[in-house]
Amino acid sequence: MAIKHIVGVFLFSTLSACIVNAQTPVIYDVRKYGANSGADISQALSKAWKEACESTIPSKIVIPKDIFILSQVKLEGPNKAPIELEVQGTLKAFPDPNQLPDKKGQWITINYLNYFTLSGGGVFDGQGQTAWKMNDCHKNKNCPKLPYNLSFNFINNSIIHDVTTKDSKNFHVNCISSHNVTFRHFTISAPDESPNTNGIHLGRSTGINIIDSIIRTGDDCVSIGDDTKEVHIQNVTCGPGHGISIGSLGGYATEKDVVGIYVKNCTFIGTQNGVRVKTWPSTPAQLSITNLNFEDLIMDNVSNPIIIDQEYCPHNLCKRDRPSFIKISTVNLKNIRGTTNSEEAVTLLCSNLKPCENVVVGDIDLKYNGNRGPITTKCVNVKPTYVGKQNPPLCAPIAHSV
Ligand SMILES: *[C@@H]1O[C@H](CO)[C@@H](O)[C@H](O)[C@H]1NC(C)=O
Ligand SMILES: *[C@@H]1O[C@H](CO)[C@@H](O)[C@H](O)[C@H]1NC(C)=O
Ligand SMILES: *[C@@H]1O[C@H](CO)[C@@H](O)[C@H](O)[C@H]1NC(C)=O
Ligand SMILES: *[C@@H]1O[C@H](CO)[C@@H](O)[C@H](O)[C@H]1NC(C)=O
Ligand SMILES: *[C@@H]1O[C@H](CO)[C@@H](O)[C@H](O)[C@H]1NC(C)=O
Ligand SMILES: CC(=O)N[C@H]1CO[C@H](CO)[C@@H](O)[C@@H]1O
Repeated sequence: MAIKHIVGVFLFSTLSACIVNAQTPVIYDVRKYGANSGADISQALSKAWKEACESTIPSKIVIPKDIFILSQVKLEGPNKAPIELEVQGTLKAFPDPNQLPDKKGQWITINYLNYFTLSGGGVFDGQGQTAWKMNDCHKNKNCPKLPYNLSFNFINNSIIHDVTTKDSKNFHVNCISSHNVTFRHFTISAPDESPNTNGIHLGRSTGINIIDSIIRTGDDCVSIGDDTKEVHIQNVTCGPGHGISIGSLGGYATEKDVVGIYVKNCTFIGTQNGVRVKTWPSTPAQLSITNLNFEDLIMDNVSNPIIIDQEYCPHNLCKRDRPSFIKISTVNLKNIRGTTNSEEAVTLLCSNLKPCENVVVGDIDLKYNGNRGPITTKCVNVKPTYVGKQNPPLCAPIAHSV
């Protein structure tokens, strides 16, 4: 049995070595397509990309270790064989978003691909400092639309690993209509005060994994939009920023369900929220949000470690005449510990029209590190089931003095 196993391993490794050899990718170095140090490489990259997409054997486009300008680029499929973009160097955006050739476009758009890999240890530097000053969207509905850093749309079976995106002008990464995509060793950094610089925004996607990553930003660490299923977020450190958020949802009548979100083994450092679900009141959307699993989370000086808010209405930009139509069910909150800097540590504020159902909480251990009174929790239209320890007691009935 043991010998058979060893032979098996030997055969397997020989075989996989052959496969790897057979699949050694063809290299497309952007320097061969006219990329020069310090200059705009958009055209060189587009040319190399086009040729690589035509390759019927795996291809790899290499951006070497150097500093380049990238004005704007759209890298699109279909690709005929697995395709990799290896960014070893630093790609800098123009500081002023008005310099984008296509002002309506994003900085880097990656569309319609199957078996795509983005790798290389390089940096996408959005140079957002100028653009952030132009962002007044919190008070102006017609604010100028700023570009995202990386926009992935319609990509399947793909891996984005060992790259950094910093100082995006708006959301760092947008991943829409994609299936089976893994972000790994992915670093995002932008300062606390940068507006709307969500780390990774997901929407209309299935099977997205965000693992072993660090996300420091001014807005949500990961935000999950409608029609998104099977998202696994594991070993991610968030902070600064607004934490991991499902929603906001309910803004549009056509929105579809969010199902199967797993946030495991993550750490939140100084974030506004830990895990959050937010839905607008008074909206026509009737979707449901179900099977949410928040487990093994560490909160370090977080304002709202756990929050379900079905009356989400920032800057009062909504009507409140009716409750949310969105149903939230099957929520598991397990082993969540650490410190909070607001006395109201846990808020489960569900819709009075569609109360939250099947909420299970266990092994909560949160300490309030301030001095505005005892730690509390707030629960509305929800009756959780308890397993394990509760500190503070979640949704404790108000103590009546006799
Ligand atoms: C990705 O997968 C979806 C769902 O299976 C499919 O509709 C789409 O055509 C695929 N896209 C690519 C680029 O392979
Ligand atoms: C998901 O994508 C990865 C990376 O390309 C691939 O290895 C894996 O086989 C895909 N999984 C499925 C179920 O297709
Ligand atoms: C968690 O992610 C960090 C950051 O990428 C990494 O250094 C660490 O090795 C990961 N931990 C595990 C257990 O994989
Ligand atoms: C979870 O995090 C702990 C501490 O950082 C680490 O030791 C453990 O390997 C992690 N587990 C997974 C599955 O990432
Ligand atoms: C905790 O967060 C509060 C509010 O964000 C901040 O003022 C304080 O300095 C933080 N404390 C530590 C120890 O980081
Ligand atoms: C997708 C996108 O374009 N986001 C930003 C990424 O970073 C650079 C710098 O901000 C910006 O130019 C991009 O707009």
